[in-house]
Amino acid sequence: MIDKAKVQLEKLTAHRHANRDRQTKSLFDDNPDRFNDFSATSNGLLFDYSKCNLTTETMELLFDLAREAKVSEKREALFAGEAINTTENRAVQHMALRNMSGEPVMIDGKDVMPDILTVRNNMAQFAESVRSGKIAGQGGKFTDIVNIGIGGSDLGPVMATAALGPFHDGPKTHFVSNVDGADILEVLKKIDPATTLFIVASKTFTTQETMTNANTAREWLVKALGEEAVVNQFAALSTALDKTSAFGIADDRAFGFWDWVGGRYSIWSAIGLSLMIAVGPKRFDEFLSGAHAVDQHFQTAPDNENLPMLMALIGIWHRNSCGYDTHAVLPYDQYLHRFPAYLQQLDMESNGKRIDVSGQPVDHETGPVVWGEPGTNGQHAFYQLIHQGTSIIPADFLIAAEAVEPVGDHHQKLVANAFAQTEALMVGKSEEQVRSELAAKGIDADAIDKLAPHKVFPGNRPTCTFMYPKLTPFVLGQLVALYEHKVFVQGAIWNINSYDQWGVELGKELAGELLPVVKGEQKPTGRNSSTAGLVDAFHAMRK
Ligand code: G6Q
Repeated sequence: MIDKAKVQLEKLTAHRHANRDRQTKSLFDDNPDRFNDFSATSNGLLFDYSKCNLTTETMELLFDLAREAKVSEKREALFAGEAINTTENRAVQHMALRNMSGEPVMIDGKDVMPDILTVRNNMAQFAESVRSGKIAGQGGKFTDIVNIGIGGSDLGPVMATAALGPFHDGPKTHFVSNVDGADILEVLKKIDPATTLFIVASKTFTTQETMTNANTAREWLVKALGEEAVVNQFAALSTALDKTSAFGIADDRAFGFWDWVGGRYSIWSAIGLSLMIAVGPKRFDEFLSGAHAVDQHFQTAPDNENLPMLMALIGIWHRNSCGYDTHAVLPYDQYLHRFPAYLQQLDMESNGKRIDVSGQPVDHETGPVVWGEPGTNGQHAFYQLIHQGTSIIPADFLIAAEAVEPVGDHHQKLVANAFAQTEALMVGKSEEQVRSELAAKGIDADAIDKLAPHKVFPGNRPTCTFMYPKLTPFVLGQLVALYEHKVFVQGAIWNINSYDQWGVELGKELAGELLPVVKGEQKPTGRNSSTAGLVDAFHAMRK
């Protein structure tokens, strides 16, 4: 961390210690306008952070931290297309993919917008032709598409296709990611080879899981329809267009993107093709527009109204000053059921780092564990720990004002649950209150003594709430981009490179070494006794 930022972080930690016993609920008693003072909006989306244990002084210290950490200078470098991904010597310019302003975006002295628009137009033409049946399989109009990809080439399309379920009027979409054969097998059982389009999504077109699944799909299709089906029923999304043609995919079915698009930031690129086919190019553009609106907001809104800045700084407060290890994302929106998994990759792969940009170990915490499930299901599972456990878990609640497809009073019940949870987490329930409630029920004093401690809620547990009008493509674009920029700001403050992912390499290398051992072609010589023992047990159990 930059020295001056470190000093600022120490001030924040001292401020935290000085206010250790502060109760958020009393901050509401002190300031009837607290909701207005500690909430912000952007393009119709509301962010309420008033239920976090912080004050104007806390926020000022956090804004100073952002200034000392040079967040705005780093943001300028990001949007200027500088090679801020230093370990891979790449710019980070996924924002260009959703640049709807008509303005150029320069990377290495070249305007990248003409190429982006060409690919997007080609994708749109292809998507429309698949949707209309103009481009069809051997058996006629495509009824199913199967996206084969993993990590950044899977999670974005899976999450967004689920999120925009009510807008889905194209062919059915399926996603295959795991190298576990069960994943592809279950999809192949459901589809007709003659009316299925396979989309192989892989930035590198070398990923073991994806190429294994793509080859299995290819063999299955060829077996059913013959070799000539491949050219017609496969498309590819990749930066390695030489490799896609070697696989047998026609050039006009291969949609490219560029090395300055990180895998986990690639939903806006050709990797979004399955989403585009599902909801149509117009809605895909609305999705891009939502993200573009956030890009503009992030660059222009003052810090105290800037949603990604606020999200990031509150996260830093919780992680670095309060010492909270995890962060829960709790969508009260069933369509966002894969959003926590998506954010898990976005946040943890980006900011799960222990070395700073100058190659030195950091001396502070970086990214928290991110996790979550949709409410209200989580309430009947893990919320016990959030309310009464020993760990404090800051949580984001996400809720729409209106359901896209309302059913009776379901939505009002959903909203009441979301509001009830954030209130309960903040206010809690004192022992005094518990005792008087039990006494009012006529319970005797001994039983009250025994039961009361179990029924106390400490409260003071921080939550932020996002409220949006309705989960439209535009709103989904906003939500994803907000979290992307949050991750950027936190990485900037921690002075780490949020855009590489060396931590996923070692396991891949060892899997490559171990495959011949697992296949029985080599002995596990020289390996530790656990791995060697597991290899032996594996072979023995299969006999
Ligand atoms: C994302 C990561 C990673 C990547 C997958 C798939 O930022 O780099 O999740 O997306 O490993 O890679 P390919 O798209 O190259 O198959």
